[in-house]
Amino acid sequence: MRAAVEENGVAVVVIPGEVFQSRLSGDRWSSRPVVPARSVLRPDDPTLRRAADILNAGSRVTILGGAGTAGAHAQVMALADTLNSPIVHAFRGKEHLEYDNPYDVGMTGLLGYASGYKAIKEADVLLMLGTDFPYTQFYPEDAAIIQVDIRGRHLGRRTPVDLGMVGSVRDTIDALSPLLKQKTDRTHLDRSLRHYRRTRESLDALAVNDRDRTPIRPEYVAGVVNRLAADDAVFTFDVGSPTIWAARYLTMNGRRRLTGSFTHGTMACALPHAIGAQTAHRGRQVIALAGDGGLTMLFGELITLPQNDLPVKVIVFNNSSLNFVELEMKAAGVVNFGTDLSNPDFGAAARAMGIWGRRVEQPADLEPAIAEALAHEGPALIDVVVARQELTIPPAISAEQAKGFTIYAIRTILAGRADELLDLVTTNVARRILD
Ligand SMILES: Cc1ncc(C[n+]2csc(CCOP(=O)(O)OP(=O)(O)O)c2C)c(N)n1
Ligand SMILES: [Mg+2]
Repeated sequence: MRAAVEENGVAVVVIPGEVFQSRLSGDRWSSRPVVPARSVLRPDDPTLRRAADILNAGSRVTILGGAGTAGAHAQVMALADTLNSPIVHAFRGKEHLEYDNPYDVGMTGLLGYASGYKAIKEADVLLMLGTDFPYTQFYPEDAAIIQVDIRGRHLGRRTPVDLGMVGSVRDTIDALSPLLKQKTDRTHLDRSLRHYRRTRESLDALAVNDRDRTPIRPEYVAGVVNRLAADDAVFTFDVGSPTIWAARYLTMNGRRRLTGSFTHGTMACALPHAIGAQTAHRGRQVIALAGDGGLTMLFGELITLPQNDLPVKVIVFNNSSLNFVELEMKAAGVVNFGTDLSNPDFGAAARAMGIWGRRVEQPADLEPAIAEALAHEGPALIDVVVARQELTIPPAISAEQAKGFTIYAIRTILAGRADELLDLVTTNVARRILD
């Protein structure tokens, strides 16, 4: 149990049954808990000085933040203010950094979007705060890189770094800040913010009811869930395209939580994660964004909801396919095979298990159904028939461009050559598309 707490990770504690039947004599038992005192964890002064020298010399500093920024929101904002830095987040940093953040330029990576990617690409100094962001091709080539992490073994593991510092994000920034000069040039920040605003607008333009057309847009589903969910909701999401919708359309506020299979990337995690969250927080709204493939992989687990009296709300993005791997297969030049799913009516299946259940096929029915499900006292499931994605990056393109561009885009994004793709997106093709 100590190791589980110390490592802050997944743990299984196995207790042989007979242990519960044995008695421990009173004099061998101590109930004094081990309560760690709070420590200050930061690099030494000469190291901080070196970091400050690099940051003070930079003219385009970008911050990349991950889950290690938890509890350091105020520090990171103050730092960005001093350095005039855009803040990019890795997915696990989203819930800790995205809210109340005038420096936010979105997410980078395979599932991220152009503004996050560009803010890093154009930086001359990249400051990594509590992130183990894995995709090497999204790191800058020429920038100086400083990395802060509490786990020394993670320094330099994803990209070569000029300075690796062991420390908590909060304590390190507290100690570093007095050594930094306030920057006056906002060019890099303002350009990144402008780009993000445009990116955000084009993403948001997709999260609408598209003239009552069917199948429903998955972006719209995520947008409505986001709008109607409680202020302190816990969201979980399946690996697959629900991951993308969660990244793009769930708004964090410091009270909401967002949890997923960030490290392992396993399918079917939304429901079991939601069961865990709801078991720990009985009174909180817990919403699972599930794929149809993910849900059916652990379908029997739905019975746990009525069984354990867990009022989890499950939203199924039912695209009758393993949609995300279809994209990966296309990227590899493989003709799709074996990715179709033949699904039951999940709403009816849920009802058969004693769960409030409904199937939604018409856009107009979506919002009332979600509102009703969220207001329902017990567990609820909505089976939303959504469009299959052709492309998980924006936007629609004209017919003659579509074929080549789509294939090229998926190939480059998923083969990790996003630089080429995003450059393409920012040049004439994209401009034609966006106009
Ligand atoms: C256990 C497991 N098996 C396979 C994969 C590879 N994989 C990633 S996403 C995906 C498809 C997910 O399908 P679904 O849940 O329906 O979501 P969709 O992408 O269709 O929205 C697969 C097979 C995985 N990540 N984990
Ligand atoms: Mg699917």
